[in-house]
Amino acid sequence: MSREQGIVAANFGRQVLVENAEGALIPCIMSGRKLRPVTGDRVMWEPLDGKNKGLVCEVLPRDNELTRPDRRGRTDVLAANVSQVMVVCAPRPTPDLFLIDRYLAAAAFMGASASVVLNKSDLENEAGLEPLREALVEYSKIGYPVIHTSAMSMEGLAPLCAQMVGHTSILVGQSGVGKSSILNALLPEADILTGELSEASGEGRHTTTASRLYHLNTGGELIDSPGVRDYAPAAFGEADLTNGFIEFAEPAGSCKFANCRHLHEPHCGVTQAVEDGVICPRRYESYKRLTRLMEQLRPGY
Ligand SMILES: Nc1nc2c(ncn2[C@@H]2O[C@H](COP(=O)(O)OP(=O)(O)OP(=O)(O)O)[C@@H](O)[C@H]2O)c(=O)[nH]1
Ligand SMILES: [Mg+2]
Ligand SMILES: [Zn+2]
Repeated sequence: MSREQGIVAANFGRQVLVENAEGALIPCIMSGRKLRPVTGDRVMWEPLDGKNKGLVCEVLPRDNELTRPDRRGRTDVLAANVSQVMVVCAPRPTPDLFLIDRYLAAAAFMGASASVVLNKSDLENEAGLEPLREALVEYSKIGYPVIHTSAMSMEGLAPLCAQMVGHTSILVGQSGVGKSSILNALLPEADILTGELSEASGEGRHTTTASRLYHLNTGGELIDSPGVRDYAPAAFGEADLTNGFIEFAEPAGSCKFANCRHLHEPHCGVTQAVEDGVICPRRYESYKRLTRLMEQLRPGY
């Protein structure tokens, strides 16, 4: 049997769905224990037992990967070969701006572009909507596209699609913000299970458990990912956190010390820019919080 190239459309642990050149989805097992293909991976595979099953023989080199720690503290790769991270938030469940900042930093480190999606913008009577809208203005000011959508009323879906043309995008964000619902609104035929927000806990019930890649009719690929309650950036490795906050780049150019961490150093361009009102104090607080988290994860940072 000859080898073919394909792309991993979903990953269920020991089995993956590989999309072949014709666009058909082939359930595949792996040829070895060391092979760990994830959604978005380009793989070489060969058919087994006729055509309806396959064996993944090789994972081709990745452009990048989006990682996060799993419950046991090990690094979990959510998806590979992603060119755009779309951080979804909503007035319900209670928004977590620090989580948005961490995902935006992760996007910068993996060399992907990023944008912010405010979903459930139909919830006009929700007290949290207006403050969230105002908070997100800060992101447009520093250059991130901010798109207001409603998977319910279908508002904002055209600008969202326009933003995804030419990209492999991934929807990330808290559980229950409506990532799967957005995909359902764009691709009703995909019939993706979405969860009811339970009033008691505010958490989704039919929560997505595996990342899955879909093709958009308007152009581009979109990956739905399982939501999170928390996202600790264990996988930032040796990266300089300054690079995760794109608006720090210019002010950091005038720091006296090349290795300035923008905390207590004298003549720091970043802390000066915070004082001058050029950098948003809340973003600077996120930077400090993330720095502290990194210190706990790797002493001596
Ligand atoms: N009012 C309103 N409700 C929405 C909207 N989008 C999603 N919902 C509701 O929010 C709940 C959660 O939606 P999901 O699409 O499952 O959320 P998710 O982000 O995929 O959640 P996880 O898979 O757990 O990460 C469901 O009850 C949806 O009906 C929207 O635009 N407006
Ligand atoms: Mg989901
Ligand atoms: Zn500095």
